[in-house]
Amino acid sequence: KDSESTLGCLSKDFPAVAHPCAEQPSEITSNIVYHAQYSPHFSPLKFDPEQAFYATALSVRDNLIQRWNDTYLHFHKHDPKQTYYLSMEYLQGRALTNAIGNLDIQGAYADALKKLGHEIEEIAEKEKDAALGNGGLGRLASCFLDSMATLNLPAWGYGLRYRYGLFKQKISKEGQEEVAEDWLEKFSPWEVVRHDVIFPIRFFGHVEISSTGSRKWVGGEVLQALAYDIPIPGYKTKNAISLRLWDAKARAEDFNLFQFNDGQYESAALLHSKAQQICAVLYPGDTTENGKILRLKQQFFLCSASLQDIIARFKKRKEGKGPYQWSEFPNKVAVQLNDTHPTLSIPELMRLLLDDEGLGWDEAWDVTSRTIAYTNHTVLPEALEKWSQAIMWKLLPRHMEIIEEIDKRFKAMVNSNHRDMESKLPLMQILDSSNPEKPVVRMANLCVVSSHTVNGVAQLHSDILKSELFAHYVSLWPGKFQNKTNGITPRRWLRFCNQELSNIITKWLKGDAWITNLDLLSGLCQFADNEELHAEWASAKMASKSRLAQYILNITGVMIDPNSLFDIQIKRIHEYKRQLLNILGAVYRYKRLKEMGDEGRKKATPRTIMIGGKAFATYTNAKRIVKLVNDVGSVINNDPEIKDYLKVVFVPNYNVSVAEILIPGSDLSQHISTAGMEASGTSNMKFALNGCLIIGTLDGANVEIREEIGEDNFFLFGAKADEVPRLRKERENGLFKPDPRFEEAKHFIRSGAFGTYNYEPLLDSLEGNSGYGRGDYFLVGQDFPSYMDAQAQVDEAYKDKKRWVKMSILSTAGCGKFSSDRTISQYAKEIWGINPCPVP
Ligand code: T68
Repeated sequence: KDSESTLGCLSKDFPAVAHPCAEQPSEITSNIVYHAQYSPHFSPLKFDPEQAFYATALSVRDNLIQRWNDTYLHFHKHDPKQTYYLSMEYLQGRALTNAIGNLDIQGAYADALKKLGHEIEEIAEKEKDAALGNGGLGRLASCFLDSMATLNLPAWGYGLRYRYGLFKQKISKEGQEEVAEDWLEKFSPWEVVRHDVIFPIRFFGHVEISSTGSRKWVGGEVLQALAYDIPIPGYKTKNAISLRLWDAKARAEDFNLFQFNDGQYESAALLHSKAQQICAVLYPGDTTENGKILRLKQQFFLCSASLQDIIARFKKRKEGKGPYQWSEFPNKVAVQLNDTHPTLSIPELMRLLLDDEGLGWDEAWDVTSRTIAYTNHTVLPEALEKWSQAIMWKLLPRHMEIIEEIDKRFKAMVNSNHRDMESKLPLMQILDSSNPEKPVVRMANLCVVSSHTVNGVAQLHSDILKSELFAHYVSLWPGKFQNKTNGITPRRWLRFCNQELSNIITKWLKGDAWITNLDLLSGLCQFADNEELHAEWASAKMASKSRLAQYILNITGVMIDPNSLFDIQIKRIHEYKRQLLNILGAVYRYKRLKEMGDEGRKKATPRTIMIGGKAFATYTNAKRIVKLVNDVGSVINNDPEIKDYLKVVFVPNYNVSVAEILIPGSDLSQHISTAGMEASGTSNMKFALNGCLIIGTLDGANVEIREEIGEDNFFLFGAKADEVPRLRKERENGLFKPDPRFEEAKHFIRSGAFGTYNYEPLLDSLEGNSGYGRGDYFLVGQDFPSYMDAQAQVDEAYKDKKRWVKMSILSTAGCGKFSSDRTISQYAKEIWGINPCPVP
């Protein structure tokens, strides 16, 4: 390591020469030095890890730009049908390791950096996570991009370039604190601004009717959407696709020089400051009317910019090929809405076709409804978007006219073709004015009515959509509803984050074809009892656990033992995900360990419970859960009697990069939501793929994971989805008899064993319908005994190392189905109708 070496010295040994497509270590070294010197972002003295990171990333980007341009031109020339994935969220994480891994030049880069005095791992850690999303939905979008590129599909992602992504979580005495995370603080070496890709976006204003009766949206404020592209390389392919993120700006002529010179600085730059607000933060608070307007502006900004861009590309690709038909548009364009957040794409596409292109209603509707498809990610009523009609009329008057017309025509269709469904119309219609104080637009209904396909994200979830949430629509359009079980990219989530295990798999499967054909993992089953494999498997796991233990020590100061069972639950903190069940289980375990005395304890399976996740800033109960986990941890981790048997660690600031350390090092992971509430879950897939066993309910994708890896390799507990309504009723009617262990755990917390913070609101939510009580809506008490029993089975199983390793191998072996390559191939065939278009 030579952090003092100056660039001057370096360039004597390694001439700074641009090698845009460098693949040999010597060319790579020259190219890195070239960027350190001639793409300067720091003063020209040092070449420490941070500078080395930026220079390395820029050198990788050169390589990507070549592929990117080739891919763009190839698509342009062949003009295939193309998918546009619209998402308000992308959780990309870090890009460097992934990019050089996908380009298959890790070795050369590691060598090149060594020559320059750096370790590639150390350099890679200097990159900030791009966290432009909240959780599963955003990470799914990022996995999908990786698969689209790898499968050579003509597909792009569209999103927003938030200045501040998901907050950084700090843990203090008070619990969680949110701190702004500035991923663009220095700059992002990956993004490329496209100064020629810029579209006007209007807000407010009014509708003008011409003498011929045509309508036009005019007035209001007009901002500009400017494109920033991030290259997404496929794995071992020449294709690289785009993630296009829109940023907002105002025009120079909107800066009022006269006012500025008159000392009125704020009003002079009013539109500029409004533009800055649009992409300032991911999910700005929406308790105030201003907050609601800002969120709606963000959604519309994404939809309008993306659709204008898509239409411009459609026209461009038709240039010189004679007149084009709008009816051709759905044969060239598929738009996928990632949840309802980009729903405004529907009225915006209608508006562009009706008002700008002059199509009639029927033609515009035909084009729109054949273009757009919608993915639902939740059945939680509070998460189904409903926008106030009043706000919509104010911000998007023309779109509200169009939505009214869609609703009117939908109702007329039902009344004339489906008389039997008439009584259901109040639930099915798009505009809900049943509360005259607060009429709303139901975005999910608008999506279902206007899309050609609606899909859920795991089989159970898709079944619930058909039998409950969207049941009435199924009788109108039985063919509209599909399932697309989620998946994860095996590149980031095994090949790159768990090199040790990957190498073992490649060795035993005699090749690395599994990385793009994950079903091949089933080939491991035949070695499930092989002692040599067992030894290698266990040692890879131990290496990952030791790395994780070191990480935990560094960031929390808590020493954990890699020989204990590593039990992990990482996800957003939410009552339905039931981190409370986990922590109550830990509290009960602690109490038992205390009571059993030294001799008894010696028989116990030592455990380290790790919990990580962010609570939404205004979700009070979720924040109380974070506080409780931390308090329980402080007491247990400082109890000398217990130190060899139990640790409880809250892992702060859980994000993609932290997941890449935690998941490989896990023995057991918890996916314990109340059945029917977790649409899919995707971390369950990541854990299982890395040979971690799952304790879980029959919820979301757990159901399919258990089917694939075998019920003997899954620790199942809890009520089933179809029992939940009855159990809730019984709970309400006072028919529920709590398990004494559950009572004991709550009582122990109430006794002040973990401090005197007021946990009453949290604990009371698990009681009847009094006080803060919600009658234990999430059935923590109901599932507690079967959860504890399943945990006891885990303890037993872990004692039998041979059995455990075999189960671990079979978990990995059963994960073929959960590759996002499989998911995306199904979307491509069954929803989008697109085909691969590989760059030769
Ligand atoms: C998740 N949804 C589901 N929503 O909860 C999870 N953002 O079961 C599923 O696996 C995943 O989607 C992928 O399908 C989310 O992550 C959000 O983050 C969200 C919700 C509302 C508004 C914004």
